[in-house]
Amino acid sequence: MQTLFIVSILFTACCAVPQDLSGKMFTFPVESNTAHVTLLPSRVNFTSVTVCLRYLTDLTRTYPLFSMATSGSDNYFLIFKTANKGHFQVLTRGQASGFRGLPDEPNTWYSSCSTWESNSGLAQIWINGNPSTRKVGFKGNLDGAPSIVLGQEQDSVGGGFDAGQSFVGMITDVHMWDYALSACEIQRFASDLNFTPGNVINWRALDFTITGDVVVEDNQTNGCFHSQ
Ligand SMILES: *[C@@H]1O[C@H](CO)[C@@H](O)[C@H](O)[C@H]1NC(C)=O
Ligand SMILES: *[C@@H]1O[C@H](CO)[C@@H](O)[C@H](O)[C@H]1NC(C)=O
Ligand SMILES: [Ca+2]
Repeated sequence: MQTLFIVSILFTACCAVPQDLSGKMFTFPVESNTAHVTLLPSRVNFTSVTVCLRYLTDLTRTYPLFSMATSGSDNYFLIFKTANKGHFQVLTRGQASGFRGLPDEPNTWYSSCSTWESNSGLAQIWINGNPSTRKVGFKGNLDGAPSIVLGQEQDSVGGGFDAGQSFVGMITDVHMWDYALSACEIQRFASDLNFTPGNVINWRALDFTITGDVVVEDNQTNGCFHSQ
């Protein structure tokens, strides 16, 4: 029994094959408290974080763009849209930094990058390469084994989901770094130019598990109107 348990842990740990999802997107077609994607990070324990992704939704209620939880804090690193138009939060170890007046039109693709640095505790959101103000959050390192989820907001490690806070729409190009990207690197991501892929989460070599109603599809606009 114990041997079997160990063998199965080794199997999941060693043999998940990362996939190159370039040109693909995750479609979350239904509101639920189950559908989500779990992402496996290649590093843990962070002194700085950047998470970049692109998304499209028509939600006007609250929703998460990126939920990272540990046993110590379910809002370890959370990018969260509040019910107010253009109002986002970055939560670091439960401490919210609020950002108002950001672009937030329905059915529109946005590039979103969130940064945080432990020394200053400062967090910031960049939408389409344009910066928000910088606001203070948690000061200190983010240590521990993180559970990273797209599509749901974790209130416990890997669970505690609420349909009223689920993401419905599409998400693509998810990357995470263990450092704060420079303004130029964020603008390269926003413009879909060559950028250094995430060293914690890399969309081009993504270690992920789908649970429930989430579909991997071709990015519908990929290749039509690319000017770069
Ligand atoms: C997907 O489409 C959106 C909207 O045109 C675009 O901004 C984004 O770069 C595309 N992603 C990929 C991976 O082609
Ligand atoms: C991460 O931090 C925890 C708690 O400080 C520590 O126990 C663990 O060894 C660290 N892991 C790595 C890979 O550095
Ligand atoms: Ca939570």
